[in-house]
Amino acid sequence: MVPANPSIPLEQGAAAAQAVEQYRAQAVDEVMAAVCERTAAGEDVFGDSGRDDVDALFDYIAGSLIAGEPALFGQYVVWLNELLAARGVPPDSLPRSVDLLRDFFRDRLPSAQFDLVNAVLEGGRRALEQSPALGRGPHSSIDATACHPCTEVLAESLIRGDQRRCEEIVAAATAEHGYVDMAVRLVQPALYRIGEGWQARKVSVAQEQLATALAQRLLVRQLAEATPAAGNGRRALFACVPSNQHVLGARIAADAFELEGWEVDYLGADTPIDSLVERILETQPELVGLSVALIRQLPALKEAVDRIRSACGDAAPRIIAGGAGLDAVPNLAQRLGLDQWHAQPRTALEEYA
Ligand code: B12
Repeated sequence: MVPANPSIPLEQGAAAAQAVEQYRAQAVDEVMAAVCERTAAGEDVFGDSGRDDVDALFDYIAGSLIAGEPALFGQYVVWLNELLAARGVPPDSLPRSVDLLRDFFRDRLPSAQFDLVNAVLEGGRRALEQSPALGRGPHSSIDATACHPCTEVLAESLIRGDQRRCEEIVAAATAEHGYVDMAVRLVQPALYRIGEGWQARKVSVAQEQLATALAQRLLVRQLAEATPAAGNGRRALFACVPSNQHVLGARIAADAFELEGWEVDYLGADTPIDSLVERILETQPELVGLSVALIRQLPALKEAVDRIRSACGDAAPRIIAGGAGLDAVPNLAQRLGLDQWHAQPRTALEEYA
């Protein structure tokens, strides 16, 4: 759970995010130079993707400023620290980089803006001090009590690419619990486990991709067997926000509504905002569900919501969003202009039944 925040007003947060963005390239250069020089390890102090990791910090600073939640940056750097530890990166490299960013911005931003950025960076520093290389990111929190007992076996079978075993497991779980609960209580946590394995470098990217592709196929097969309720004449649209490549969350949410008799458009990964708005104006869904997987995607979500509302005016659909971990952020939905944030499709269905 993310603690209540000192609250960064939305407009100031957005302006600070813009100000920080202007300095991105220069700040990344300075941090890389200083960290590499200090550790005498050359350009690859953070591993092969060192520059990208420092660069990505900017997306997460922006995400935290837009969400008004310094603790989100904290969650991210704790997650990153775990990843870097698994890559053998010296443990003080990340805290040092956050300090360097603080010094960089202290000299460049007006003091009111620096205070906001510093609150985010301090959130990161505090989180790193409290959980050195052991923290759990927002996506690692699997509620074991809510998981299907076959979660671990499914995760292992997905990584092995053992289609037959996977099919047996999901078919049995669907027969017992129905499609949506099978997806949420079995496939979802199995993929979360695989994500943790990737983070700890125990699962390769190829295995992660194989597992997701297989999971998609398993879901399609089970969905094809399910009997949807009679059409209820209601229309919904689901999509991933720009840059979100994680398709299964929105897919399962779309499936859940379809099974209840809704007519559903599912636009898939990385949906450009122009196309999203165009489709909404064309088909006028009653409900739009957007999916976000990473904190860095929050600014894109905010932009999508703003654009839909301004294009549709009074006729705007209800707009909801979902994605792991972020439901715990206080007032996030309200701040982003959403009607609601949903940790999983079932609660959304109950709300719009
Ligand atoms: C598979 C996967 C990928 C695949 C995705 C392929 C695909 N076709 O989908 C690929 C390889 C592309 C990928 C890429 C990346 N990934 Co990835 N990925 C995963 C993994 C293992 C599984 C994702 C998944 O399918 N989960 C299962 C679904 C069902 O769960 P869900 O998305 O949470 O959805 C549920 C709810 O959140 C909710 N929900 C979601 N959306 C919506 C929308 C609405 C409207 C509603 C109502 C509900 C709802 O309902 C769903 C069902 O209950 C996760 C692990 C994890 N914890 O999710 C990591 C994970 C999300 N990825 C991660 C990372 C870092 C990345 C990359 C940055 C790095 C990389 N691997 O290259 C890139 C970024 C790509 C991008 N720009 O989006 C991290 C994020 C860490 C963090 N703290 O931010 C994770 C958590 C892995 C980890 N433990 O470190 N990834």
